[in-house]
Amino acid sequence: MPANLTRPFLRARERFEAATDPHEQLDALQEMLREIPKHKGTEHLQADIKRRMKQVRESLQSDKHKSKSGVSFHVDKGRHPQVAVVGGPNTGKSAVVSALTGVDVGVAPYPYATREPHPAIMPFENARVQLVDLPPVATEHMGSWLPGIVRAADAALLVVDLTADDLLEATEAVLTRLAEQKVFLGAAPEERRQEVGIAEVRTLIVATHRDGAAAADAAEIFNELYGDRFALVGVDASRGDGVEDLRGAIWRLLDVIRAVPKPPGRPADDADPIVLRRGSTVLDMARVVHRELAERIEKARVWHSADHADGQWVGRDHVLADLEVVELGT
Ligand SMILES: Nc1nc2c(ncn2[C@@H]2O[C@H](COP(=O)(O)OP(=O)(O)OP(=O)(O)O)[C@@H](O)[C@H]2O)c(=O)[nH]1
Ligand SMILES: [Mg+2]
Repeated sequence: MPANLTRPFLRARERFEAATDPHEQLDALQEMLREIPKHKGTEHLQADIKRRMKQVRESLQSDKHKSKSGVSFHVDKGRHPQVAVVGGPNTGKSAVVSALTGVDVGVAPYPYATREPHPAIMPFENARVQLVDLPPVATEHMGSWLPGIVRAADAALLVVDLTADDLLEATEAVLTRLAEQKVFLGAAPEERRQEVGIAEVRTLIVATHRDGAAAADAAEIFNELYGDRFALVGVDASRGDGVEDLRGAIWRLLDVIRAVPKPPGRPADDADPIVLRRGSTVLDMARVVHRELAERIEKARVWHSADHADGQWVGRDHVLADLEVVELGT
């Protein structure tokens, strides 16, 4: 049965589709429900609107990061390092995340396809990293919650399309919009470093379409402009070329180590290492495993590889090496 949707309803639906803030979404959904012609032909649509309202309300309630202006989309950090994936519209962010994680986060041949953060786990050897695919950032467009996610992340990927006509403008727009919120990809400029609330997020540039026409020339110009601020890795995210190099580069960017936990009397669990910042100690590891344990911990036995016969006792300030096997003791 034709639904005969009215103009006010269609306008409200457009507003909902353009909204990135959940409060705005809820408001537009309420308007849609008010404006929808109430007859049998729209029953399904009415139910769908109510279902979406419920989802948005739930996401607002579960969101722990409330701000004065409203509530941001929240991504749980979990215990893996987290990398925010930012860039201009249609640059290949979702394609990069999909290629690295094997999760289909929604690649589309048109801009503004990604509307909300999509976390997905990227394996690296025996460890895991959480990538967060984000909606695009442009001069006229940025979710108010988005800088908060980048600020909280351990690192960021700035995705650029080497074949785009607006390569430089699109990249500058991302850097500028984030900087307006005091979130700096790479280092903040010297004159702003003393400001309160500044976040500097270590960042790698991921250049997609690396085999496209004129991509090599664009990469050269790009490197001249940004080469001293960021390392650049070229990929073809559709074909998967360069993706393994990128995986290693992301791991190195994070500058982390893996501590392999060994429960007393049991073998080491190399399949599930604890990822810690480089320079972390036995005490730092204990804090991740269990807060109470951290209060009591005095020493640990360490092995430098899983098959080493005897453990060596070390104090809680012992700095851990990558892949060191650790049995926490008290
Ligand atoms: N040939 C080629 N195509 C690519 C590459 N990266 C992305 N694409 C294509 O470019 C289009 C956009 O890719 P997405 O990953 O959806 O772009 P996005 O940055 O997530 O876009 P928004 O979420 O809308 O901001 C899709 O059609 C992809 O298949 C690449 O390296 N090479
Ligand atoms: Mg996307």
